[in-house]
Amino acid sequence: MAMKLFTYFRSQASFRVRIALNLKGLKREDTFLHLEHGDQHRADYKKINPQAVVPTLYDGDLKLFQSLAILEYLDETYPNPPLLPKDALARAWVRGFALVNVADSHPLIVPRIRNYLTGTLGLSEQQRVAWIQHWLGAGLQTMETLLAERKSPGRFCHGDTPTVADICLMTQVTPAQLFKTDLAPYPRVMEIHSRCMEIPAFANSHPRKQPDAE
Ligand SMILES: N[C@@H](CCC(=O)N[C@@H](CS)C(=O)NCC(=O)O)C(=O)O
Repeated sequence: MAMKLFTYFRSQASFRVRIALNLKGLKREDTFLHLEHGDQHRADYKKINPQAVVPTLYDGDLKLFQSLAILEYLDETYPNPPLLPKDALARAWVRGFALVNVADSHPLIVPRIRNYLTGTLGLSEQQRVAWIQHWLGAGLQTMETLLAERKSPGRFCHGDTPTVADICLMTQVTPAQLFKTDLAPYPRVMEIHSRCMEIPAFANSHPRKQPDAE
């Protein structure tokens, strides 16, 4: 049975889940919410996701939320291909790399924060974009440094197959491109990004490939 994903094409957290589902060859049915129109605040959706965010994934009647927790669930339940290394130290590195995006960069640029900056704090559009570019750049710089200091660089962030780290590298770069952040200072990040985009599971998950894309 196909899993049910509540998603929005531009949502980076949904993008992570789409990539993982595609890498694992799992079928999904999408329900689209338009975040710019406020669909996430509808009472019927808040019963499903009280945080009023996407993604929410149903595997049967099991409800899952928070993209990184979903990625780990998928990896534990559908182990091939693996998205986390077997070695505990490497696994911690991959999780740490992923969290640079998921915990410390992406939360600063989600719609509710962007709306608060302009709607409540009265920042101008220019200031809002500067905020977004600043925090995306900080995450990209951290990723670039982490990649530069690896002892045995592989084709992807860790080793020669994509992991959760590459999924989160992807969702660091895509909004940076959208908000016209200068990517020239991050050649290692961009090399891996290009490599990921050669993989159909990544390319087909991209925001612009989604049926609700505008
Ligand atoms: N940490 C959560 C983030 C969820 C999240 O903030 N999703 C964004 C889209 S990427 C959202 O639905 N935002 C709605 C809003 O900010 O109003 C995850 O990784 O799943």
